[in-house]
Amino acid sequence: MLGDWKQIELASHGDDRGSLISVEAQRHIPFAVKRVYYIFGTKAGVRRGFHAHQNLKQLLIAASGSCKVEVDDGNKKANFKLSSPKQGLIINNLVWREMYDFSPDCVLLVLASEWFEEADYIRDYSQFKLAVERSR
Ligand code: T46
Repeated sequence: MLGDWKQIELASHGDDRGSLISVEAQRHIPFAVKRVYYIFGTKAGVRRGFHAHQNLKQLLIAASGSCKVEVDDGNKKANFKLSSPKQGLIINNLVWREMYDFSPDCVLLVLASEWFEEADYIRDYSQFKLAVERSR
């Protein structure tokens, strides 16, 4: 059973040509991937996110560069630095997230369990807290 969030370590297949990492749905991550997007060119000092999702589950990987992620389940918070393509952070639904401290070369790759749907976003923190209470 997936908790609110989970760090995973991905195997890197390296040889004298360089490195390759694969991510397999249902094997490395506990959901089927319906969508992939990536965030890049983030300006200095920018903080993104500020929302939770009703249903969406995601895996975040800094494929290049680094960034930090703050996750919040309504009761506790944790901060992670993603600084290697071998590190992944799985974020379950009903978790508030903020991404910050992007390096100029950061490419934040996201594998998502659902197609893009604005109605799935909870962008108001007090609504997020209510949704967490209702889910208990
Ligand atoms: C999340 C964090 C980690 C689309 O049209 N399709 C998409 O698949 C996505 C993800 C976004 N958009 C549009 C919606 C906005 O007009 O792209 C614009 C920027 O999205 P947003 O402001 O939501 O970006 P972030 O960085 O705040 O959040 C994104 C994801 O939206 C979110 O699900 O968990 O990255």
